Amino acid sequence: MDGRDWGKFLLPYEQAVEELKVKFKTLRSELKKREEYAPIEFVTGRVKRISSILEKARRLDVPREHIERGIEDIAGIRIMCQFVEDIRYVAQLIRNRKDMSVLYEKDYITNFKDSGYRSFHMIVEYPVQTALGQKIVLAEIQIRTLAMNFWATIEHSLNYKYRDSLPDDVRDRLKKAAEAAFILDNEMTSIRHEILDAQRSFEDKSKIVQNCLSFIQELYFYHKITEAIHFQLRFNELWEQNDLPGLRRLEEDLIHAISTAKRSSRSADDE
Ligand code: 0O2
Ligand code: 0O2
Repeated sequence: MDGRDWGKFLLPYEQAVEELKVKFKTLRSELKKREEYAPIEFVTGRVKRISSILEKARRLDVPREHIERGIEDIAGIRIMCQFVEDIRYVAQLIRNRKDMSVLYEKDYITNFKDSGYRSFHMIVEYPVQTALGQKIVLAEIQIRTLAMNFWATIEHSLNYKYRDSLPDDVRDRLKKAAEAAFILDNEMTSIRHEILDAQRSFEDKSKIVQNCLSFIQELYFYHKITEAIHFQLRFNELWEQNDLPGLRRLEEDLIHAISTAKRSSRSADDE
């Protein structure tokens, strides 16, 4: 394959990565809205570089004409989660999807690699609609916690620098660092409920604040100026005091004031 052929060969993979990134980012915001908690922290994706594809093909002894099936991570998606439990949940959501099908899975969390690497991998078949018709491409989805990702990113760059000759002492220290990341994940799991409660109450508060401010603006729209000013002052005071139950009551009072304002504006229109 010359340069131009590679460009064409990679097109469906580029499309697959772009589409999959959008789909998983959308899944993230949907879950955040539905469950007030996002098991997905962030999503990245990339198409493997040609040099890395060629290197991997040589290492795995894959002939050029079998690269499509032989190299499974030309299209790569990474999903980062807060907690180890989230990884199982996200994996199940992927298994249930109708727009891709799981070919097989590799659980490097239960069976972590000698290097210390931990992640959950899923190889999926993903159909892309191209100008020439449908093409099914393979994609690798790596699901990991933030701690696993921190370790893997740094280890990956060190391996890149040293190639296969990573000094033994660095290798040992990396293994110890992987254990530390494992302990960190376990610690985070053990205080998961507290963390989730805190995140939910933060989400709760920001939603209430947003509602209160937009309701106050709506009162101006109905020309209820004095009322709006009065609510704004009450809001300022509660905000200063960080009084969440007070803000909640203010939100209810605002809902009531707006429905009254709407009713009086409707009856004024009728007259
Ligand atoms: P490499 O691995 O060095 O050859 P966006 O703004 O959403 O379009 P984002 O989130 O800023 O994109 O980041 P992007 O471009 O998706 O990914 C940035 C880097 O993350 C890549 O750099 C990869 O190193 C790594 N990466 C992201 N997803 C994957 C994945 O699924 N598999 C692997 N192996 N690496 C990933 P490079 O230089 O493009 O690639
Ligand atoms: P890149 O640069 O990340 O794209 P292999 O084990 O490589 O012979 P296989 O079966 O494809 O062949 O590999 P595996 O181990 O199931 O998963 C491949 C990808 O997982 C790697 O891609 C890495 O992204 C990640 N990975 C696997 N082991 C390690 C590890 O020890 N450290 C880090 N940091 N990442 C790992 P590539 O192809 O290495 O390239």
